[in-house]
Amino acid sequence: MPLRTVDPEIYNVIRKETERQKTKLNLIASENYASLAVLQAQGSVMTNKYAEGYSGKRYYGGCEFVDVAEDLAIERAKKVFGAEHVNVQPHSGSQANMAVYFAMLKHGDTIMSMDLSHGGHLSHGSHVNFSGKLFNIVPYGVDRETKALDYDALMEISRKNKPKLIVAGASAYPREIDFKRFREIADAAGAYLLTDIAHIAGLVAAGIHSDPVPYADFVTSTTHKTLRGPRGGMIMCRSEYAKEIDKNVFPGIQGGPLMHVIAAKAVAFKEAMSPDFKDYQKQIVANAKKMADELSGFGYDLVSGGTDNHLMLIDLSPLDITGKEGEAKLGEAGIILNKNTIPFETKSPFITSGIRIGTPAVTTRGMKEKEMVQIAQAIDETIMNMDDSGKLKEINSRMVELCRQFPIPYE
Ligand code: DSN
Repeated sequence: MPLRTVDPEIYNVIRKETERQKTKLNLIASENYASLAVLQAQGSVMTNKYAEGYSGKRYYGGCEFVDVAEDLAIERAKKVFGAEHVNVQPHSGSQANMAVYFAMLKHGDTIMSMDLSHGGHLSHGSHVNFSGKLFNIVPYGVDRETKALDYDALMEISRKNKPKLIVAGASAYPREIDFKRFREIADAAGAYLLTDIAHIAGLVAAGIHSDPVPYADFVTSTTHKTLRGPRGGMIMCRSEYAKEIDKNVFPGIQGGPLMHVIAAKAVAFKEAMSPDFKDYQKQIVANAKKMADELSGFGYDLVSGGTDNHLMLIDLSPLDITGKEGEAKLGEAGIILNKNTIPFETKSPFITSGIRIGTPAVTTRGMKEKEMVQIAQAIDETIMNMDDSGKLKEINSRMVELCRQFPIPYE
């Protein structure tokens, strides 16, 4: 029996969510639209299979075909990123990070990582997350003036605090990260280097962001952001750490791997090898630069002055508007993004002073620089007319029309 008959409530939720994705403009920097092929693999009978263990060494019978899927995912990921060893089983980016910490650190060891409010991630040591509760966190941030990483300052922190592991990577940092420099900073403390490339994985795969693989001991990622695969995580590492990493994913922190997701990861890695994917990643960055230029032209205060990658942050505090208000009003105008803390934030993470804008999803829809000009204009008009509901309605109609011209890959 089809879903519509078995569970009309959930069927309707999915139908409405599909309509929302079709008609709203998505500027959430961490979201994307997976291809039909990825969705088909993820929504397949592979979800029925238990496969605890690794290919050829499972704790269940009947794994001959899921083994092929996992082997393909691993081999393709190795090719895409040039990694020596890959584990595709982490259910999420957080679990990928957790497995690395548990493999290499003891309770109370020191991790040096980017502060959440400066652009870091919860799993890099936030006090409300397992990482901040189990380990001693030495945070680093951006420079107060430039709002960019000051690698000399990081070197000082590393030398002084001698962390056991350094995390390089962020969820809201608009500038290119110099992984070679991070290697030197880690070496100064004799620390392991973990690079979390969840946000920029697609850019790295396409060779348009500096490559962490030659410098990092461990590279973790999600597979659903710029990489445009299914929701999930992965770990890459040097061969010498392979055993420890695999052991700490399973049986360390996870049970049965999600074989339907792993099959979909394999599809995404195949897609990432195509020339179209490289063009797509270049367009993401070109679109972000165009959007940043336009918004700067309107006088908005962009954190660090612009972007090198797929995202930017606007500091709304000079306009006396909170991130929360900005997110809500832009939502009314059909533009979906998220409030975000900015470096040296003075407001709570639920209010914030900023908004984060990303171009991966609109670029998947086929939008280019011309459309970025229209979107930047719509953002400005919304912010300048926040209390004019008629105006917001009119902008929303324009955004619906723009979305109609650039459909999502699969409905
Ligand atoms: N929460 C994600 C983001 O939006 O950046 C990162 O995991």
